[in-house]
Amino acid sequence: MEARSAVDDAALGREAWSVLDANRTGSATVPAPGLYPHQWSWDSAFVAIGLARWDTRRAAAELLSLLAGQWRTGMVPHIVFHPARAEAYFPGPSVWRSHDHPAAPTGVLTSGLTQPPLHALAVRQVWRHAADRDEAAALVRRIYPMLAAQHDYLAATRDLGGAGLAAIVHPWESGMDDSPVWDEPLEALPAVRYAYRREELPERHPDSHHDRYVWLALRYRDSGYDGAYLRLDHPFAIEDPMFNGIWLASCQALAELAPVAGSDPRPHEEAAARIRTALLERLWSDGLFHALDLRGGRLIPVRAIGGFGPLLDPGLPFEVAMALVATLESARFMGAAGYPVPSCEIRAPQFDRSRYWRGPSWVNTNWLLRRAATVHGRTELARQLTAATLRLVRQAGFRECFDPFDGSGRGGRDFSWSAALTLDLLADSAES
Ligand code: 2M8
Repeated sequence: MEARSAVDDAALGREAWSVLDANRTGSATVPAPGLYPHQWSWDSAFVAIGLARWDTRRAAAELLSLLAGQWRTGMVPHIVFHPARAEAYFPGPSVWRSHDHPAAPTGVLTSGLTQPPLHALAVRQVWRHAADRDEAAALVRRIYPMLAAQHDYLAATRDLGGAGLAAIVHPWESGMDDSPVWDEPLEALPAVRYAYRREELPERHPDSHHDRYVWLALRYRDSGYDGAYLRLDHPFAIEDPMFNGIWLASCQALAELAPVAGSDPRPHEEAAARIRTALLERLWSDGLFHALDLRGGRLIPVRAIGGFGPLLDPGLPFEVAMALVATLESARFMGAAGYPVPSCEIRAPQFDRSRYWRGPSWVNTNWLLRRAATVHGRTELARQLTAATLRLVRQAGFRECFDPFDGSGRGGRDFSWSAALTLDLLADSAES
């Protein structure tokens, strides 16, 4: 592996800051230079989480820049485009055509899909850590209505199964696009060939897969990004445990923020309870949460990292939380990986140590699981996740993801969430 000489904590922190500075364009941070030249939704939430302890204003600017792209429906888009680089990434604004949609913001170009709603959790991190309490309270008052609208959108438009969970309508919405969880529902879609250019990377899925992504996105766009179309016709609708686990955790964060904004926390507490019940009734099976394919009418059997998402909920029943931890620590996931946490069960036939979301370990999911372990009092597991993640970036740099066996870096370099969350993990390991 491409080992670097040992980097001490202070040097690692400085390197993380220089990656974040280099990837900053105006008030937003792009995920990686070249590869992802725009602002991505959950990437920015992770960046804000990493900044929260150190720079309240910059964390706030990051989130507000993303929320400038929020649609009047409440939908927070998965990409806010950088106008000067409009077509530097496919699919760009000319594919999404947000400017033609009456609910899209004017003067900002965005995609038409969303991503895991991590933003309230990010704002709560900023709120909890901010030194200037008045400034933080002003931020919460400003941003709370936007977050509430985001959650209302999910409840009103994305509860396609009618049981209180939000459905994703495209693999891009999961943030774990290439995960084998989507293989079967994608294979049921027509194989139309499109002409486009995208950067070839060995980590990426083949064009045959990507064509289906494009087909799905165009179908949704051509419906006018219509909610009724999603309910009745759209061929891809999945209740994903990571998306919903994050939503639940963000409902709990909103409940904490609501009084600061002069609002009632109860609707958010009730929403969290509803999501918890639906997760347990619909997605829990055999020691892990599974994605539910609403169109195929069944749980997708693949065991993947997303199945641990509901562990973010401190209110998860004890026996469920402990069963999840057992699965996480077993040879299916951490137990057989040198560098946790593989994004897919190691024993699964679809496991691939080097392809995006089909096996590699990621800093963002390690951070989420470290947090989940903490809220369930599993401090040794949390410490292990922190140490292993810091070892990865120390050895291989702030790569997009990492080989779970030898820790070598994969995908993009100077990746923003890897750098930002390192700042948070460093602070945490210094405290423990
Ligand atoms: C990856 O997703 C984009 C599409 O949104 C892509 O594959 O081009 C994912 O890893 C996603 O989680 C991430 O937000 C995005 C930017 O880092 O890249």
